[in-house]
Order: sequence, then C-alpha cells, then structure tokens
Amino acid sequence: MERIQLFQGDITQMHVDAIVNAANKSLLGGGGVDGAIHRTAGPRLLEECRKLKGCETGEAKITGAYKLPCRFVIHTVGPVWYGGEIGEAELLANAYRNSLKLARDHQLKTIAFPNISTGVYHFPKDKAAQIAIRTVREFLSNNALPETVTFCVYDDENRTIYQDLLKHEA
Ligand code: AR6
Repeated sequence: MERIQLFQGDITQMHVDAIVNAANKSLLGGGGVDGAIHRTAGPRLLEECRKLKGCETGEAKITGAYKLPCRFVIHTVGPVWYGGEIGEAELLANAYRNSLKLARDHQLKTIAFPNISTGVYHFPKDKAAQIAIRTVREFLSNNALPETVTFCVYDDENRTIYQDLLKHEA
C-alpha cells in the first residue's frame, strides 16, 4: 500500500495511531482543528496539556487521546505566516518532521496530519502543501515508522492542491 494517503474529512473521527493537532504555543486549546480535537477528546486532554507547559513553534509533544478514536494526539505548533521572510518554511517543515519523529519513537504505525498553519495562521496553502509532502516523503524514505501518513484535508482547496501534488511529484 502507498505509504502516503489522502483523506478529506474530520480528523477527529480518524482511527489511526496518532492524529496531529495544529496547536498554538500555549497548548491550551483554541479554534479550528485544535478546538475540534479538544471538544471531541473531552476535558481530560486539556488537563494533560496543562502539564506540558507549552510548546515552541516547530516542536511537538504527545498526549493521550481520551474520547477520540485514535490512540495518541501529537500536538505541534506551526508558524504564523508573516510573508515568508522570517523562516516560516523551515518552521513548518520542523513541525512535520518533529511530529514524525515522535510517532517513530513511540513505534506508531499510522499518523494523520491536518494542513498545519493554513487556517488561522494564514500560511499559503500551496506552499504549505509542498513543504508538508516534501518533508513527509524525505522522512519516510529514511524511516520504517510510521508506516503510513495520511494527509487529512478539510477544505476543497487543500484537497485539490494535495491531489495535484501527490500525483505529479511521486
Ligand atoms: N479536521 C481536519 N482539519 C480541520 C478541522 C477538522 N476537524 N477543522 C479545521 N481543519 P487551523 P492553524 C483544517 O486554523 O492555521 C487554533 O486556534 C482547516 O481547514 O485549525 O495551524 C490553534 O489553537 C485548515 O486547513 O490551524 C492556533 O491558535 C487546517 O485545519 C491556531 O488555530 C488548519 O487550520 C493554529 O492555526
């Protein structure tokens, strides 16, 4: 089976080993996918997140998943887009890479990513998708775990972008 998969829908309903949360540095919840994950997981996720004392941009931390159907949540913080001149691309790549490292180090086989930074943080969707796919492909070529990575797109624009990039850059 292809090690990179594409799925359109709600990441909170995915039965994978870990879903990735596009969080903020506080790790104390927010809107977008972060809000959806905390709503579905229930209040014990926030309790565990409080103990983590936040997370730097580009870093990642792992928690339990509580009422979510997955086993773990990997919380990462993507960069806010300020025009692309202050290292946003590298920080976004770090967010993907550090999430993948955590999954590997916990022996996780399946992981799903939302389109980190492309909502409230305004990273251009096409650029973000290129970075996401390049970073995941490079990691998978050097690591046996995770076995499969699913890009969970939510909006149609991201779906089209990912379909095109995954087709043409295989
Ligand atoms: N499942 C999958 N993807 C989703 C879902 C969902 N249920 N809901 C939204 N998306 P955003 P960011 C997509 O704004 O840009 C939060 O307040 C959405 O369409 O959630 O990294 C945090 O606390 C978009 O493509 O994350 C931070 O403060 C993608 O998820 C801030 O937003 C990311 O959009 C992080 O901003």
